Amino acid sequence: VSRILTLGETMGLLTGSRIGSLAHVSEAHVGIGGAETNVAVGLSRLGVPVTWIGRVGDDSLGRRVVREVRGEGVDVRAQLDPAAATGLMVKERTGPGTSRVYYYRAGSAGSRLAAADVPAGLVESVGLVHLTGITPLLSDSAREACLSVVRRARAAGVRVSVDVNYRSTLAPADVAAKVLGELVGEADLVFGSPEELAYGVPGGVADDSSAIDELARALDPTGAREIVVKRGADGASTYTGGTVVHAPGHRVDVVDTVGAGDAFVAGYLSGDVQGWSVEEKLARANACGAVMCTTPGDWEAAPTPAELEAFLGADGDPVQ
Ligand code: KDG
Repeated sequence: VSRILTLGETMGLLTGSRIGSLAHVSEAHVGIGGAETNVAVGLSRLGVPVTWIGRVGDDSLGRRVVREVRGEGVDVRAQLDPAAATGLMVKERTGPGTSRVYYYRAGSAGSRLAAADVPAGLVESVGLVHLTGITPLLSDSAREACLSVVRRARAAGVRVSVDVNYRSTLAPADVAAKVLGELVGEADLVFGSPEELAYGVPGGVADDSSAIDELARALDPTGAREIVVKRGADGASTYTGGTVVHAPGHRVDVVDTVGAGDAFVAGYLSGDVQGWSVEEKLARANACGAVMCTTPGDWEAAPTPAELEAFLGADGDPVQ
């Protein structure tokens, strides 16, 4: 199985211990989270070799990020940046299965990621590069790092995967559309919700999911790419080669949906690097996303193949 390379910011994560505003909840759980390491851990649990590049502060949370992600079998190439702190994300539990996230990441070590952080020859040596739309919105240098990796991948014939992952707190829609559009335009595999995919199409309709067929075709005029539409419990679809494959989602008791999209992507990419069919990739991706929703945390519940099998054999029947 060929190696996957990903890069981005991973932060400390404080989660309120119970439902309620953090103006009043007084205890919190300390963990870590970042879309790209969430995907990397998911891949590693599924047996795919994976490398993550990022910066963390020279502080306790930074060391925790490095140790924990490395402990999951991910090849971690993290710089300890002495000039900035590790970013922080705070998760407030607003109800059963719902949450609100606050970022304390402006100027963080992770946002200082730069093109030079990616060693010569690394991009060229992997089978696939995975990026998310979060990283290019962190800073100019992080955006340049993404674009440089994409250019290097394309020059070397390495596949590029992009999860749009639009975070409205990082940039207003018009700025995001420009930045995310340039990344999406270069990807072989594009992941997003119907609303997110509109960021890849100039003038795309952001709020009308019924326009998704048109949107997917606009993103893939030659039929050579895979446009993967994530719809949570409603399943997912891949548009490619002028056809569309739908796969049903799963009904689970939702505890925390954060990270489900990353688990989905890890499931899909794990099949992609093994040459699986679109049907097989979607089925695994949906199952990974569903399992992730059943426990708290952004990545901790990422399933192994045996756990997926158990899930699919028990309460995980696809919704018909
Ligand atoms: O997809 C989940 C991620 O969004 C979360 O783990 C943290 O990377 C993160 C972000 O920027 O929100």
